[in-house]
Amino acid sequence: MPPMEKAKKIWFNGEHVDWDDAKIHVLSHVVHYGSSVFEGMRCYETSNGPACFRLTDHVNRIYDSAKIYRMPIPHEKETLTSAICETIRINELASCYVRPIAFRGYGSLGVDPTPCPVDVVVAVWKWGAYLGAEALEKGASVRTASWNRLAPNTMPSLAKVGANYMNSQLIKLEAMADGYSEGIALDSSGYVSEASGENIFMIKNGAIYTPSSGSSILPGITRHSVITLARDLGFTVTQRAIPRESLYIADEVFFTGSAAEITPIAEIDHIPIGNGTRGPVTKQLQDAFFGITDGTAKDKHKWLTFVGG
Ligand code: PPE
Repeated sequence: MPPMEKAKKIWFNGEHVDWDDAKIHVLSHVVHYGSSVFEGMRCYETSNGPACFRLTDHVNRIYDSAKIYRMPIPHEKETLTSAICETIRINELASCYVRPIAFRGYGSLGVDPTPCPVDVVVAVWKWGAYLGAEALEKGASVRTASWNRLAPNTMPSLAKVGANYMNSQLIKLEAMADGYSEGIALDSSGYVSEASGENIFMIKNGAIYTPSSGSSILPGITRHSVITLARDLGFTVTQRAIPRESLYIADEVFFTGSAAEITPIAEIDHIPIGNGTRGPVTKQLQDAFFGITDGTAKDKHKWLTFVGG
């Protein structure tokens, strides 16, 4: 991942501050205990200006994550939604990645977060292809992680929270140490779960499969978009437990995520998937997806929010 490109302003508790001034105290609760809930979405360049992909769904999810963690976000959803649009406009980026985050701030340490304020931030920056531009076409080389994804009743996987990404980091660092770009983690029963920051799909004999929410996944918004587009295209999509080895013998496997978009997988554990390159169904789904995000196809599900400016 190349170093981050600074944008101009960050929305910090209701005000836009300069990028370099968006700071917190080192004794903030979140630094010690991972107490943040966050989102990641992309804002795409279209001929009608920048458009956020599934803005409302991302805003709803951060409030859901906060609810699971009993964290009161001190703003209405509408306020956060307008803050996101304003932050994109004010930074004058044609396209960007958008990171709203709410976290337990500075006030008191100790596990109990209630004495700490809940701070809310919205940042945007330019972010290229998550697993490299080449992977979008040629496919990524990945491994099965030796770490499992979060077991049910330990850390809730439906919440997108900072602390969950310590598990993600174990998966990612192990994969990179072995020369892979990503790791696929299994759930605590040994079935396929998800990658460090992506959901996973497989295609076998023209049918599409993805792990269900019972496999410790974050139910991704891109995952939902791909399921919808695939069904629009006439495919059957089944959410079910997927044994690891069925990935090896699948015709195609791909990742989905706001950052990763739809990234094909060329090989897993050095076993080529299908013919070891992007498959035709993955390409068809990419075309449908990027057609909507670049504004050239009809946005029939109303997934784009034009931010103006
Ligand atoms: N699972 C995990 C663990 C995950 O982090 C993501 C998003 C997904 C699935 C896909 O969810 P969705 O974006 O709603 O389709 N990962 C975000 C974080 C990436 C990062 O490195 O930070 C993302 O893609 O924005």
